Amino acid sequence: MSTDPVESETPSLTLVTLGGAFGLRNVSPFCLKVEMLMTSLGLPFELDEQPDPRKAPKGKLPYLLADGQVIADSELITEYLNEITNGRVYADLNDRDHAQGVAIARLVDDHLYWLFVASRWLDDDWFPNVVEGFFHIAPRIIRPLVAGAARRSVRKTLDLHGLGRHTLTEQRGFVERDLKALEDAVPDNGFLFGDTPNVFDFTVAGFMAGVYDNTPPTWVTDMAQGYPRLRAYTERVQERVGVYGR
Ligand SMILES: N[C@@H](CCC(=O)N[C@@H](CS)C(=O)NCC(=O)O)C(=O)O
Repeated sequence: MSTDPVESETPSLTLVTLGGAFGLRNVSPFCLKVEMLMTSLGLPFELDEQPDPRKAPKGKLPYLLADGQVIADSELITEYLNEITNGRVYADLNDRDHAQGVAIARLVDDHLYWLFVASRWLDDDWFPNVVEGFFHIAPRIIRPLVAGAARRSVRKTLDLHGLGRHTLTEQRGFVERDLKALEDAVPDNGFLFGDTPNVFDFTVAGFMAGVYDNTPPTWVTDMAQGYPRLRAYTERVQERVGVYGR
């Protein structure tokens, strides 16, 4: 992917993201991925932190404001950025690389992500960190109530997904297989599809950055320590693009 900045007709861009918590500057892997992508494309943009995703157009972050247009969802934002840069997002990928990138992104965004969510929200020992990290803006007296209601909603979502119906031991098995697949997919040097990181590297590294630097560690963070190639790769992507999750 070329890093030339795009011409002056680039729309004015504001990326609305979640803020920091748990030792992370940006607690959302989806927001971090887009921030990495926009930076690597050389696009000028502003970051606007929104602590409450319920106020977002689809109740989730990130979304992008582009000259009055609102684009909600990191993948839709990626498609939009590809359009306004005349195809630069996927320019260096052949169809096979692209297909593998999509498959890896689905593993991370739609499977492993939810197990990480479970490790933060469903673990009774870790949940107090969620209360302080996400709900410190609520008055202390009602904080447990608000956090408890949110926890019930996350539990229901995980139940509908199906992953929430498994025992912890079974969930750990899923995580192990996902992490092993990622460890085997990433190279010792360079990036997923060559010498330059692209959006699929930002998906993997944006997510894993949040796992590795999540403080205190969840059980997923602890498990990820067993995958050193993935850890080194995650650092390499952040370093190359100059955007860090921590
Ligand atoms: N498919 C969406 C997922 C975004 C997402 O799940 N964002 C989380 C933060 S990591 C969020 O806003 N969650 C709030 C909620 O689900 O209520 C994307 O790719 O942008």
